[in-house]
Amino acid sequence: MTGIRSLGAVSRRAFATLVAAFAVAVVTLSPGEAFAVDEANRVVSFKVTIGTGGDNLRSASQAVALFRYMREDGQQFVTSVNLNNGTEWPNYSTKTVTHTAPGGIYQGLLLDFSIQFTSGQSNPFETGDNWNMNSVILTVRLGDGSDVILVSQAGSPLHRFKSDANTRWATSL
Ligand SMILES: [Ca+2]
Repeated sequence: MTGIRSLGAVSRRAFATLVAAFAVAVVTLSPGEAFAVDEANRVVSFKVTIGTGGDNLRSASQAVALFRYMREDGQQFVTSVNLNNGTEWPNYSTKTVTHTAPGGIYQGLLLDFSIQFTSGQSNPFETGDNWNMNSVILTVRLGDGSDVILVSQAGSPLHRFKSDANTRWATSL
Protein backbone atom coordinates (compact mmCIF):
# COMPACT_ATOMS: atom_id res chain seq x y z
CA MET A 1 0.00 0.00 0.00
CA THR A 2 1.19 3.45 -0.86
CA GLY A 3 0.51 6.34 1.48
CA ILE A 4 1.59 9.94 1.85
CA ARG A 5 3.55 10.82 4.99
CA SER A 6 4.60 14.29 6.02
CA LEU A 7 8.08 14.77 7.40
CA GLY A 8 7.18 16.17 10.81
CA ALA A 9 9.31 17.06 13.80
CA VAL A 10 8.41 13.81 15.52
CA SER A 11 9.63 11.64 12.66
CA ARG A 12 12.84 13.68 12.38
CA ARG A 13 13.50 13.17 16.09
CA ALA A 14 12.69 9.49 15.82
CA PHE A 15 15.01 9.17 12.90
CA ALA A 16 17.82 10.99 14.72
CA THR A 17 17.49 8.40 17.47
CA LEU A 18 17.51 5.65 14.89
CA VAL A 19 20.62 7.08 13.24
CA ALA A 20 22.38 7.30 16.60
CA ALA A 21 21.58 3.63 17.21
CA PHE A 22 22.64 2.85 13.69
CA ALA A 23 26.04 4.52 14.17
CA VAL A 24 26.69 2.11 17.02
CA ALA A 25 25.51 -0.78 14.88
CA VAL A 26 28.01 0.16 12.15
CA VAL A 27 30.83 -0.29 14.60
CA THR A 28 29.76 -3.79 15.54
CA LEU A 29 28.33 -5.10 12.26
CA SER A 30 29.93 -5.48 8.88
CA PRO A 31 28.65 -2.88 6.34
CA GLY A 32 26.64 -5.50 4.46
CA GLU A 33 24.65 -6.37 7.57
CA ALA A 34 24.25 -2.73 8.64
CA PHE A 35 22.61 -1.73 5.34
CA ALA A 36 19.54 -3.85 5.96
CA VAL A 37 18.64 -2.22 9.30
CA ASP A 38 16.50 0.73 8.15
CA GLU A 39 14.69 -0.72 5.16
CA ALA A 40 11.51 1.23 5.99
CA ASN A 41 13.40 4.52 5.65
CA ARG A 42 15.56 3.60 2.71
CA VAL A 43 15.08 5.86 -0.31
CA VAL A 44 14.12 3.67 -3.27
CA SER A 45 13.53 6.42 -5.82
CA PHE A 46 13.26 10.18 -6.31
CA LYS A 47 10.40 11.67 -8.30
CA VAL A 48 10.88 15.22 -9.59
CA THR A 49 7.96 17.17 -11.09
CA ILE A 50 8.81 20.52 -12.65
CA GLY A 51 6.51 23.13 -14.13
CA THR A 52 8.00 25.40 -16.77
CA GLY A 53 6.76 29.00 -17.01
CA GLY A 54 6.77 31.45 -19.89
CA ASP A 55 10.33 30.73 -21.04
CA ASN A 56 11.02 27.20 -22.21
CA LEU A 57 13.90 24.82 -21.54
CA ARG A 58 15.18 24.69 -25.07
CA SER A 59 16.30 21.65 -27.02
CA ALA A 60 20.05 21.05 -26.43
CA SER A 61 19.92 22.71 -23.02
CA GLN A 62 20.31 20.43 -20.00
CA ALA A 63 18.60 20.35 -16.60
CA VAL A 64 20.27 17.98 -14.10
CA ALA A 65 18.86 17.15 -10.66
CA LEU A 66 21.40 16.45 -7.91
CA PHE A 67 20.65 14.84 -4.55
CA ARG A 68 23.34 15.22 -1.88
CA TYR A 69 23.21 12.80 1.05
CA MET A 70 25.27 11.43 3.89
CA ARG A 71 26.14 7.79 4.22
CA GLU A 72 26.08 6.05 7.60
CA ASP A 73 29.86 6.57 7.89
CA GLY A 74 29.43 10.36 7.59
CA GLN A 75 30.81 10.66 4.05
CA GLN A 76 28.83 12.81 1.63
CA PHE A 77 27.81 11.66 -1.82
CA VAL A 78 25.75 12.99 -4.72
CA THR A 79 23.50 11.06 -7.06
CA SER A 80 22.19 12.85 -10.13
CA VAL A 81 19.92 12.45 -13.11
CA ASN A 82 19.64 14.39 -16.36
CA LEU A 83 15.99 15.45 -16.33
CA ASN A 84 15.36 16.43 -19.96
CA ASN A 85 18.20 14.65 -21.81
CA GLY A 86 18.48 17.56 -24.23
CA THR A 87 14.83 17.57 -25.23
CA GLU A 88 12.68 20.70 -25.13
CA TRP A 89 10.38 21.41 -22.20
CA PRO A 90 7.83 23.80 -23.77
CA ASN A 91 6.34 26.89 -22.16
CA TYR A 92 3.76 26.03 -19.46
CA SER A 93 4.45 22.30 -19.57
CA THR A 94 4.83 19.99 -16.56
CA LYS A 95 7.32 17.13 -16.65
CA THR A 96 7.91 14.29 -14.19
CA VAL A 97 11.11 12.24 -14.01
CA THR A 98 11.76 9.31 -11.67
CA HIS A 99 15.32 8.45 -10.63
CA THR A 100 16.05 5.08 -9.05
CA ALA A 101 18.26 5.65 -6.01
CA PRO A 102 21.54 3.85 -5.53
CA GLY A 103 21.76 1.78 -2.35
CA GLY A 104 22.57 3.27 1.01
CA ILE A 105 20.37 6.39 0.95
CA TYR A 106 18.06 7.00 3.92
CA GLN A 107 15.37 9.62 4.38
CA GLY A 108 16.92 11.25 7.45
CA LEU A 109 20.34 11.56 5.84
CA LEU A 110 19.36 13.56 2.75
CA LEU A 111 21.16 16.93 2.72
CA ASP A 112 20.07 18.98 -0.27
CA PHE A 113 18.42 18.93 -3.66
CA SER A 114 19.50 21.14 -6.56
CA ILE A 115 18.84 21.75 -10.24
CA GLN A 116 21.80 22.62 -12.45
CA PHE A 117 21.01 24.27 -15.78
CA THR A 118 23.33 24.36 -18.77
CA SER A 119 22.36 26.44 -21.78
CA GLY A 120 22.80 24.68 -25.13
CA GLN A 121 22.62 25.59 -28.78
CA SER A 122 21.00 23.30 -31.32
CA ASN A 123 22.55 25.37 -34.13
CA PRO A 124 25.38 27.95 -34.31
CA PHE A 125 22.94 30.83 -34.82
CA GLU A 126 21.04 30.38 -31.56
CA THR A 127 21.70 32.72 -28.68
CA GLY A 128 22.01 31.44 -25.12
CA ASP A 129 18.93 29.85 -23.56
CA ASN A 130 17.10 31.05 -20.45
CA TRP A 131 14.54 28.95 -18.57
CA ASN A 132 11.76 29.85 -16.14
CA MET A 133 11.07 27.15 -13.55
CA ASN A 134 7.68 27.92 -11.99
CA SER A 135 7.26 24.92 -9.70
CA VAL A 136 9.15 21.95 -8.33
CA ILE A 137 7.91 18.98 -6.31
CA LEU A 138 10.27 16.32 -4.96
CA THR A 139 8.77 13.07 -3.71
CA VAL A 140 10.73 10.09 -2.44
CA ARG A 141 9.50 6.50 -2.43
CA LEU A 142 10.66 4.67 0.70
CA GLY A 143 11.40 1.02 1.34
CA ASP A 144 8.08 0.54 3.14
CA GLY A 145 6.22 1.64 -0.01
CA SER A 146 5.20 5.08 1.24
CA ASP A 147 5.71 8.32 -0.69
CA VAL A 148 7.02 11.38 1.15
CA ILE A 149 6.85 14.88 -0.34
CA LEU A 150 10.09 16.60 0.67
CA VAL A 151 9.89 19.74 -1.46
CA SER A 152 6.92 21.62 -2.92
CA GLN A 153 7.68 25.15 -4.09
CA ALA A 154 6.20 27.48 -6.68
CA GLY A 155 6.60 31.04 -7.97
CA SER A 156 6.27 33.15 -11.10
CA PRO A 157 8.93 32.16 -11.73
CA LEU A 158 10.26 30.23 -8.76
CA HIS A 159 13.68 30.57 -10.40
CA ARG A 160 14.87 32.01 -13.70
CA PHE A 161 17.92 30.19 -15.03
CA LYS A 162 19.98 32.27 -17.43
CA SER A 163 22.57 31.14 -19.93
CA ASP A 164 25.35 32.92 -18.06
CA ALA A 165 23.98 33.47 -14.51
CA ASN A 166 21.82 31.89 -11.81
CA THR A 167 22.41 28.48 -13.36
CA ARG A 168 21.84 26.64 -10.07
CA TRP A 169 18.77 26.37 -7.81
CA ALA A 170 19.04 24.52 -4.51
CA THR A 171 17.11 23.78 -1.35
CA SER A 172 18.07 21.90 1.79
CA LEU A 173 16.26 18.68 2.67
CA1 LIG B 1 14.19 29.40 -23.19
